[in-house]
Amino acid sequence: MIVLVGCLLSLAGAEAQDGAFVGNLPPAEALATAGSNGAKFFTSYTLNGGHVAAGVGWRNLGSGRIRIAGIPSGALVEQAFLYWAVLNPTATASLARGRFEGQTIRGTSVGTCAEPCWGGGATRVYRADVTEFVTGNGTYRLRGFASGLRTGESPWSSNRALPYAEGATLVVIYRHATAPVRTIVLFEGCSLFYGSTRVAFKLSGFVADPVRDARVTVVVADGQSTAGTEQEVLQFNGTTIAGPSPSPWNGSDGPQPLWDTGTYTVTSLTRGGAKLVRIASGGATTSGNDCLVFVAAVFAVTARDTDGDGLVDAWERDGYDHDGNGTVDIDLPALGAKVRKKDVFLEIDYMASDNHSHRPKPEAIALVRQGFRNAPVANPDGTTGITLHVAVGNSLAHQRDLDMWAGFDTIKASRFREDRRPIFHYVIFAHNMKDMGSTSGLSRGIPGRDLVVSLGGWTNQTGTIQEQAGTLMHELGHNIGLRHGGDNHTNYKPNYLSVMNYAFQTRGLIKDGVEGNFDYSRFVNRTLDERSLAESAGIRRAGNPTNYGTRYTDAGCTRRATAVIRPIDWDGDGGIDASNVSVNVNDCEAGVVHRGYDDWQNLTLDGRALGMSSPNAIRGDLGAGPHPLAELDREADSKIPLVAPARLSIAANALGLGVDEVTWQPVGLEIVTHYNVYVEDKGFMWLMDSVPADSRKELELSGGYRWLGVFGRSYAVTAVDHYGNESALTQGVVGGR
Ligand SMILES: [Ca+2]
Ligand SMILES: [Ca+2]
Ligand SMILES: [Ca+2]
Ligand SMILES: [Ca+2]
Ligand SMILES: [Zn+2]
Ligand SMILES: [Zn+2]
Repeated sequence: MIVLVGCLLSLAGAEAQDGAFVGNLPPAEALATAGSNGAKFFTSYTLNGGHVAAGVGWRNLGSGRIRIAGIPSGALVEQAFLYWAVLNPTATASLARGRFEGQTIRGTSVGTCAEPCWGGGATRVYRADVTEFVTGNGTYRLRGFASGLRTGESPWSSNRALPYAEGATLVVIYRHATAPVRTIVLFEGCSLFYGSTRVAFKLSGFVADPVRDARVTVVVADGQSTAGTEQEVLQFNGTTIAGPSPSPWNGSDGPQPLWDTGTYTVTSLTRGGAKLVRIASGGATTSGNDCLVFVAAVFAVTARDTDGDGLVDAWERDGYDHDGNGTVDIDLPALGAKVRKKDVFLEIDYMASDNHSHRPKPEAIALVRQGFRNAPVANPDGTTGITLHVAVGNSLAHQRDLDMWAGFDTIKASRFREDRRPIFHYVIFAHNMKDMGSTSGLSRGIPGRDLVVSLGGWTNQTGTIQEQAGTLMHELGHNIGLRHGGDNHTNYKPNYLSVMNYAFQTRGLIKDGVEGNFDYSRFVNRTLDERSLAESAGIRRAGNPTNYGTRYTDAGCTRRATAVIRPIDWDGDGGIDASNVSVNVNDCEAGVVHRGYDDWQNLTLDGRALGMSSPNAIRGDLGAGPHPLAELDREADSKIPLVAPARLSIAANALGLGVDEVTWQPVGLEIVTHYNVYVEDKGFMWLMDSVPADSRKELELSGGYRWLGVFGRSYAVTAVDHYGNESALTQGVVGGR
C-alpha cells in the first residue's frame, strides 16, 4: 500500500518488534547485519539441476493458481516449497493452513514482522513442503488459505476483513541428468522495508566456481503498480538489476496485486570463486518506496562436484564456509572428505534414560561403515567404495514415543547445527515412534536427509548390534534413494539381495553360508516370473557370484532360507523339479514378475530432498504404497527364518572309539540362542543335545562349535533364535558308514 502519514505513525510502534529495519537510509553494510535476521539460511542443494519459481497474488481471495514452467523435459522434482504471507494481529492455526492440489498442507512459520501499512497487525510468513504434490511443469491449484474476504475485490475497496492474504510462491528444485551441477541456496524471513529504508541481505552457502550461470529469485509481498511514484530497485552485488521503471515490486504475479516473484540472471555480476553475494532493495530515490515485505530469496549458481557426492569440490578441498565470511565452519578435509572420492556424512543423536541408552553401538556403526567401504562404486581417484563419516553427537532426553515428524523437528532445531544442513544426514536413535508400534525406523522421504532408528521394542530395548546396523543402513538406504525392492517397493523379493529387503534388514545378507553381511545389492539377479520358476537356475544370472543365499516363501507359504543362489526348491517339495513351478515366492504375495536391482550403481548421494510435510510421503509414490510409514517391526522380523548352520563336519571316532567330533560354522547372528544336535536312528532324527550359542563366536565367526557324538553315525544340526524359530537341518553322515 502507498505510504500514508497514518501508516508511518503506526510503523513507528511496529519498529520495536522487528530489528531488521531502521528509519533512515543507512549504509548497505550496516543493514546487511541487521538484515541477516530477516533472511535466514534455510537449506541448500547441490545437484545436476536447477530451480524455477512462480507466484500468485491473492488479497481477498486466499486461493488461486500457480503456473510452473521452465523445468526441462525429463527432469525429476527434487523438492518443492510453498511460501505464503498473510497479515493478521495474532498467529492462528488457520493462517498456517491451506489446500494444495486438494491436499491439506500445514506450514511452518519462517518469520513475523511489521505489516506493510494496512493496519493488519503483523506480517506472517509460512513455508510448507509440497514436494509430494508437485510433479513438474503445470498449473497447481491452491485453495482455502486464510483470507477475511474471498470476493476478489480490490485491496483498496472500503470493504475489508482480516486476515489480509498477500500471496504465495512455489519454488521447485529439479534434478536433470544433463543439467550442470548447481548449488541452490534458499533464504527466507520477514522484513518490512518502506519509505527511505531498504533491505540488504547476504546470501552464502555456495562456491561460485565455475560461473557458467547464476540466477537469483526474490519474493516480495505487498508490491503495487505506482506509476510515477515510489519506484523501487533491486540490486545484486551493488548493481541495479531491476527497476526503477517498472518497479520489480509492482504486484505483477496477479491476478490480485501485492505479490511479486522475480527471477533474474546475474551471471556477469557473480565473481568466480565467490562464497557470498548481496541483494538489496529499496526506493530508487530518497522519495521512498511502497511498504513492502521481503519473504524469500533463492540463489542458484553452477558448481563443481567431481565425485558426485553432493559436496562441492571447494568444500572438500578447503572446508565449508557456511556464512561466506572467510572462516571455515566445517573443516571437511580434516574430517577426511576427499574431492575425488565419495563421502557421506551422518550425525547421530540418541536418547538415553536411567536404565538404557540408545547410543548406537560402535560395532553397529563399524558394520555399516564397512558396507560402504566395500561398495563396488568407482571413484574418480581410482578407488572403489564410499567413505561413511559418522559423528555420534548429543545424548537426548528419553521419550517413550517420538512424535513424527514434529517431535523430531523440535530436537533437530536445537541439536543440529545450521551449517551442517547442507552436508550431514541427521539421525536420531530413539526409543519408539508415536503410534507406530515396534517399527524399527523411518526415513523422511526417498531420497532424504533425516532418519530415525527406533528399536525400543526390540532386543534389550536397544536392538542387537545387527539390528542397529541393519536398520541404520536400511533407513540410510531410503535417504539415498533406495526402496524395498530397489527401484520399487515390492518387498521380500528373493532375487533382491539387499538390506533394503526386509528379509535381510536385521540379519544382513547370507554369504558363504553365514548371515550378518550388511550390504546393499551389488548385482542384478535373474528375473523371476512367479508363474514359471526354474528351480535349477535359482536366482543366479550368468556371471554373478555363487556364494550368496536368499529367503523366499514356498508353495505352502512357508518361509525358507537357503545358503545357495541355485538350485532353489521354490515349491518346497524337497526336490529340485525338472519342470518349472509356479510359486508366490515373495512373502506369499500373488504372482508377478520380480526383477533384480543393483543398488550401489543407483544411489542418489547429491541433492537429497529435505524431508516431507507428510510422514507418509515418498516422492513420486504417493498412493502407491506400501509407504515406509510401516517399516519392519518386531512381529514381521520374528517370522524371518534362520539359515541352517554351515560346514557341518564329522570326524568319526576322533575322540575315542565310538565318539565322533561334530563341528559346524556359527550362523553369525546375535539372536541365535542355541544349536540343536540330532542323531539319526531307525529313520528318525533324535534330538540329542542343545548347545548354547557363544555370542562372541557368532559375531566373529571364528572357529566352529564342537559336540561330542556318542552313538550316532548320521548327524544333523539346527540353529534356534530368540524368537524360538529353528532353522532347517544341516545333515551329515560319518564317512565310511
Ligand atoms: Ca564432491
Ligand atoms: Ca564462516
Ligand atoms: Ca568426496
Ligand atoms: Ca521343488
Ligand atoms: Zn528407550
Ligand atoms: Zn524401509
